[in-house]
Amino acid sequence: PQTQYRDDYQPPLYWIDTLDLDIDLDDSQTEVVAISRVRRNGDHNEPLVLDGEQLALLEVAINGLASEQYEQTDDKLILPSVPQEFVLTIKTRINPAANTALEGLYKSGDAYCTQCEAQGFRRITYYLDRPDILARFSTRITADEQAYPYLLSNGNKVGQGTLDNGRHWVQWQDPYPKPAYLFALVAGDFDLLQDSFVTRSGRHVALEIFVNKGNLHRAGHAMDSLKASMKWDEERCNLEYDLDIYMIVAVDFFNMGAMENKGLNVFNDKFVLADANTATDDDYLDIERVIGHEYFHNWTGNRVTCRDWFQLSLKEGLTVFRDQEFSSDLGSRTVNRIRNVRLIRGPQFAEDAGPMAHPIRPDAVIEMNNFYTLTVYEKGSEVIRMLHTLLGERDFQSGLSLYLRRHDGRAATCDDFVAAMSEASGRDLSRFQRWYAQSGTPVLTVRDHYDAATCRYQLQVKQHTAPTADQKEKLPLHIPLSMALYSEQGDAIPLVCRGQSRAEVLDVLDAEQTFVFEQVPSRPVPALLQGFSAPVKLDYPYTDKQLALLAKCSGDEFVRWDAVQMLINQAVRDNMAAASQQQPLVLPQTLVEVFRTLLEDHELDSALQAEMLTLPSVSSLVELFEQVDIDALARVHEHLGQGLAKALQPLWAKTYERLQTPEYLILHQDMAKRALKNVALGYLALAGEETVVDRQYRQANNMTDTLAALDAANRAGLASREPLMADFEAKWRQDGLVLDNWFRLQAMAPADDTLEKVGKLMQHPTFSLANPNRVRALIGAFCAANPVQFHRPDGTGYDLLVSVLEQLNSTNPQLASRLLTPLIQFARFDPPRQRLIRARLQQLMDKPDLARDLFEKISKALA
Ligand code: BAL
Ligand code: ZN
Repeated sequence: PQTQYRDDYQPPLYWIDTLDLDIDLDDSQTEVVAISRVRRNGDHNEPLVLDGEQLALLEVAINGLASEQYEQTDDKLILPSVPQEFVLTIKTRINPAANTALEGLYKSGDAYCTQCEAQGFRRITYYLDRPDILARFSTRITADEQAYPYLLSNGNKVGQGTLDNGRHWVQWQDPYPKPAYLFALVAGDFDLLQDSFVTRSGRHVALEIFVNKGNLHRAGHAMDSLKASMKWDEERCNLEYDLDIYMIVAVDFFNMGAMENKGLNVFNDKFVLADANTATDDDYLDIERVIGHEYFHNWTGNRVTCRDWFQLSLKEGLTVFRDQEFSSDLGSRTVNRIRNVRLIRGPQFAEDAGPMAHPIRPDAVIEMNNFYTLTVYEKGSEVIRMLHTLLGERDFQSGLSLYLRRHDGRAATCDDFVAAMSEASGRDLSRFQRWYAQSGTPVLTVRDHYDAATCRYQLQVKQHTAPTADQKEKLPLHIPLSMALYSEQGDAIPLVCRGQSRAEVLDVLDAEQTFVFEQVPSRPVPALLQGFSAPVKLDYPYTDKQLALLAKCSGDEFVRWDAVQMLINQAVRDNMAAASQQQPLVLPQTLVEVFRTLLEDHELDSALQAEMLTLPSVSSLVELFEQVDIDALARVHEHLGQGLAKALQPLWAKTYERLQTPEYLILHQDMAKRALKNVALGYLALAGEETVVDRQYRQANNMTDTLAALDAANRAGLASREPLMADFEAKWRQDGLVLDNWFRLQAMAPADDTLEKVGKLMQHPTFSLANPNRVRALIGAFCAANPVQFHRPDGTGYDLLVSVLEQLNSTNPQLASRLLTPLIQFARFDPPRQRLIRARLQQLMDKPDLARDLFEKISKALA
């Protein structure tokens, strides 16, 4: 497989101005006629080289005349000599029913749908399948009328009719030029939820959500979320919708979460369907977030798109930032921040330290699907957030609108975005731009000195980024370091520099810098990296006492949460040696007291309390160590959990009883109560209080409480686990989306026979390797969220994953490649496990038909 390099970008040799598609749907013999207006770009005699995969070519015509003057390779159609401007007609045949890769045109159940990002359009017709080719699309779809009453594509419906053979057709026209990756087609029989939205300037927009038959009652929250997104983008970013119709279709076979096709989003049904009986509070929040994300792409991605795929973070980092802000404005800002930071500090830091490390704007790619990563998305969003922190809301919004105005209707680069931000704010962002080019996680080492005689407090800040798999040399970055100072009594100390009060964000630009604060009356406790102001690791020698103070007194809620995290991390580190040697473990009293104070604080938002009182997962704690003894880590985790459960048992019980919400309402304050109540339930389960768990399961009137009870029984290994799990399965076995929760819990069970159970569950009638949601729920959760059982020292956990990957390699390589991640991040594990993993990876590498998705990751892991 070939590597593509960002530096090799060349403008296209030809433009395509319009594309008229005529698609005659049939399960195995769909015919596609693509008529495009092609125009040579500049003065040259180069051939026209079109992309195409798995297409049967039926006909090529130039200006209406059939032509034999072409060559075909596996993935190209080459027309050696073409006129300056001409009409190109290409007729192809494709087989949607055989398309298990879920890229291009495929069948999801009985419906047809498409997924074209990044390079799926080339599985529909031969085309210049690159994002800097923007054409006006019209699409005519023909299909059997009874089986496929709805025929949908991008833009506005401009015609329809019936044919005399039981078939009908619909014609769509999209007025906005777009790259092929934003093309979509859906055909099927659905239930339809309709609503409308009037934009600020008075445009009436029809809103339509299509769901599988029988699911209409589960589409309301998605519709509410869509309207909220449209309003939010107008109010916060001054951006309005630009078509007369916005459609969302929920399908059950989908590799990604959702897709922002112009005017016709296709969604994984997981991010559309919700009602109290089937969805949890977190599902409701996820739906709101993902509906928002895809809607926000209409400007950041669709109106202004990416010049090439190396620029993916231009639209994804920015749109994740926008969806995070949306969720934060609608719900709890701190809780959203905490959840995002958990994702960065856990799996994103792991990615940046592993063999697939890459900058948010990658330099070299074999398979683009491998770069829809936490780095491009989540770290990309952190980079945008740092810009927001540096510029402030007003200048950030000016920069965003300058960027959108300047590049509207065209393809842009990350450099274009930073240039607009710099121009709008007058800030020099040249060093900041290194965040786009450099991979790895910087470590910020902070040391301090207080001089009581002069009342001066000095912070010495060093930054260092260790070499990563892809880059040996690292340069200093522009890091916004937000900080505050507290007295030992917990009062904020004003920041004064050179006689002036100063802002709390320090610009760290160099490898080593010193900041001096004056008029500091006593030795302060610094709150560093407030709000996680940069995606870095912080090294400051906090004492437990200082952390307890910050947890209690900081004016920044994020700092309070973070202080508790650091206390927990310290407790974990302190116990590891003893755990490795099977020695007795300790539970730090400071931690118990901090938890007690938190539990007694009824003023604090319950959702925030829930986050503060939740122990980090074992998988995320792995990041604390260069080399980890995973079994010892799990023992420490269990010890801390049980210790806190027992030490504070009466308080957990009181909290649990205090927070009952008899009626189920999707309100933020009720979700907050349920979150804390269910954290308390988890600890009560660890303390052995089986009846409480059992009662909650039996009496629950919503899925949040049902699953919280199951989860508590599962984690604590209660005797009631088996009957409760059996009850849930009997109730929900017909509903794959709901049963995914059960598959996930089965996979995450700490019990020693989990691996065998997971193997058996692959035969469950509701499980299917063809459905990505099922695979991620069972296999994905086992490998990524149950590190102890996955990393069993006998290597059988690895065998299970490898056998799944061997099957998915040929059917759905994109899904296979996502599942592979925990296997390639082996550097922190012990040498015997590393040897076992390497042998399994080599076994995959030796497969003659290894997909390039897997090849790219495995070859890097074995390098
Ligand atoms: N563009 C792929 C799906 C998403 O990020 O919205
Ligand atoms: Zn996106």
